Amino acid sequence: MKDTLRWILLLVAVAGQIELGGCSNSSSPYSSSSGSNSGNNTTAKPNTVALNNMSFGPSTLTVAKGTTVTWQNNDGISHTATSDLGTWDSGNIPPGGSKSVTFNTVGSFPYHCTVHPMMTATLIVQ
Ligand SMILES: [Cu+2]
Repeated sequence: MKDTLRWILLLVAVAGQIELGGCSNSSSPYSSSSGSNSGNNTTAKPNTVALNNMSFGPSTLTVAKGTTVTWQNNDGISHTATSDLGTWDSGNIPPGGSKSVTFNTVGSFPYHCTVHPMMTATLIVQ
């Protein structure tokens, strides 16, 4: 009887921790990226920016001059990767699609999605 009670208390404690974990995860800006990294290796590709859950990943990508950068749209809706300064515009990238741009100019280039202007990121060319 005592053992049964101990197990119930343990289960309640574990369930409480899971719930707490879920709560703190949803408010943490890092939870979604670490979660997708573990199960999704598209973000690990070099010189590739993955579009997941309405955001660019990584949000800041540094590449060498002359590098071709690919934007891979893993979302179910279209996005763009459009330079804030008009330096380049990927145009519409459909769900599952990708677009590559080669960068031969050194600099820091903030960009955004024209469909969802709150989606922003920066490309640094060295
Ligand atoms: Cu978008």
